[in-house]
Amino acid sequence: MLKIYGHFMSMPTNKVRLCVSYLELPHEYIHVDLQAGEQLKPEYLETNPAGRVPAIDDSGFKLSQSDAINKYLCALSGPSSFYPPEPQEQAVVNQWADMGSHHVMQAMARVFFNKIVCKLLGQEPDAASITTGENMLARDLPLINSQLQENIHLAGDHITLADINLQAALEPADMCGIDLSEYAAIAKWRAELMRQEFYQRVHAHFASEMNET
Ligand SMILES: N[C@@H](CCC(=O)N[C@@H](CS)C(=O)NCC(=O)O)C(=O)O
Repeated sequence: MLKIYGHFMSMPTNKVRLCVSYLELPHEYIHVDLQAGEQLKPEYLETNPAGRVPAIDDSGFKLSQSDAINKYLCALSGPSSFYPPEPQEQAVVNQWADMGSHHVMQAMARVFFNKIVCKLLGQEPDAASITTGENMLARDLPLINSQLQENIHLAGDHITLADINLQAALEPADMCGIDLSEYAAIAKWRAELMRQEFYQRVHAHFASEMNET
C-alpha cells in the first residue's frame, strides 16, 4: 500500500495529497507532527533522510520532494491529459507546474511562515521577508491571471498537475490576507477547483483545518 507522509500546513504535502486524490490512487495518509519533531526521529529518517515532509513509501520504494513524488504518482497512474505523455504538451505542463512550485509557493511560503507559522512557534516574524514574498506574488500573479483569462486551466483546456501545484501554493492566501479578487481569472479558476470532489476529499478548507488544531 502506498503511504504518504505529510503535514496539513505544508504546501508541498498538499500538492501531493491533491495529486493522489485527483488520480484516485489508493493510499494511506500519515500525519507527521512537525512541531513535535517527528520528522527527525530515526524511524521517519528511514523514509526521508532529509527529515522533511512530504515523503512516500510505496511498498518499500521511498521517495521525497513533492515534484518528484507527483511525477511518480502520474507515472503509476498511466498516461492521461492530467500529465500528458507527448513531449511538448508535457513540457508546457512542467513549465506552469514549476511556476507554481517555485515562484508562487516560494513567495507564499515567506508570507505564510512569517504571518501564521511564527505565531504558532512563538517566533518574531520577519517583516522584510513578508514584503519580499508579496512582491514576488505581485510579479507573477498577473501573468498567471492572463494565462487563465485565455485558458480554462493553466496548461490549456484540461486540468493538469500544474493546476494542483498552483492551488496548493495559493491555499494559505485567505488566511494570510492576500486578496486574490484583483486577479479575477485566478479567483474564478480557484473557486471552481475547490468545488471539485477530489479537492473536497483532501480538505474542506485549509483555514478550517488550521482552526481544528
Ligand atoms: N522541496 C521540498 C520541500 C519540503 C519541505 O521543506 N518541507 C517542510 C514543510 S513545508 C518540512 O518538512 N519542514 C520540517 C523541517 O524542516 O524540519 C518538497 O517540495 O517536498
